[in-house]
Amino acid sequence: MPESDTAEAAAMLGQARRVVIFTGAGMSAESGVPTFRDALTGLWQRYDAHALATPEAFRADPALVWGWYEWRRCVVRRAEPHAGHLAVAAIEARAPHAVVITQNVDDLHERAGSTTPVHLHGSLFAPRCSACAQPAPVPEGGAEEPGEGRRTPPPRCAYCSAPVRPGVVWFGEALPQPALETAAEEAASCDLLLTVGTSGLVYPAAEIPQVAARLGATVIQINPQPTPLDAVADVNLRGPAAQVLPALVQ
Ligand code: BJW
Ligand code: ZN
Repeated sequence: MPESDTAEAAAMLGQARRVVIFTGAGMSAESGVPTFRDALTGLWQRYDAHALATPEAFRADPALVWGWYEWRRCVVRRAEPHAGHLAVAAIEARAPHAVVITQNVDDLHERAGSTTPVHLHGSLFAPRCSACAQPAPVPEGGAEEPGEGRRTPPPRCAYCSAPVRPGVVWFGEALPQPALETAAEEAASCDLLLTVGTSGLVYPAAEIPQVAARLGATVIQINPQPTPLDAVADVNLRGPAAQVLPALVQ
């Protein structure tokens, strides 16, 4: 990655008044949270998305799906935010207006000090009833760690006793309307969008950087690999989030 690109990106960021930081699974990779589509380590290399991340999968085998998300929550609880998460919080604090819009279901932005990141794909820490949608308690991370392949029957809703489901957005489900609206408005009104660690393959989230670019914002991408968003980015910084982001706020 040429140093001049980093310097150019840092200068653009320093001048921007309205900033969107749009993040995907690569943002958390260096904290030890696996991505979905990376060639060797992505979750979808080892697990079948249709059998785990769809409403049909939950109806067919709630214990398989709940157990898998218990394991995922446990991985995130053990993870810590890295220097890139801290740099994102610093950008947010420094810019006149900035917002983090994340596809991630972890809480690493919050733990690094970002204020109210917008979660487009929900959260591992917001289970709700599968029938009446009432929020349900997050199960304690007990002494016994949920193993990777362990089936666990979901708890029952305190109001209607239907199974509690993970509070994430599965394939074929609508994104939370307030989050999507905020993201679309911020993308349409920002003057700089920083996209970090996303393959840009999952819609409608992948439209967010495209909307910003179409309406004239500068787009800076941080990703070690090429993505379809290369085409809309003004600057492509090909490196890992934990290294590149801190260099932008030095
Ligand atoms: C690093 C790094 C480092 C590595 N530093 N970088 C238009 C066209 C085609 C299909 C569709 C379309 N519109 C809708 C669809 C269908 C579908 C979809 O998009 N499918 C495509 C995959 C083909 N979309 C949906 O179903 C969505 N819903 C919907 O459209 O509903 C319509 C509707 C309306 C009204 C009523 C009812 C329905 C919902 C999508 C939900 C996505 N859910 C998941 C799972 C969440 C729960 C969970 O965690 O289990 O969300 S899938 C998964 O992908 C997860 C992620 O948020 C999402 C995006 O992935 P992300 O973050 O980009 O990660 P990766 O792994 O793909 O990429 C990681 C990147 O990081 C890579 O580029 C690496 O190089 C990079 N990286 N290390 C920086 N250190
Ligand atoms: Zn209920």
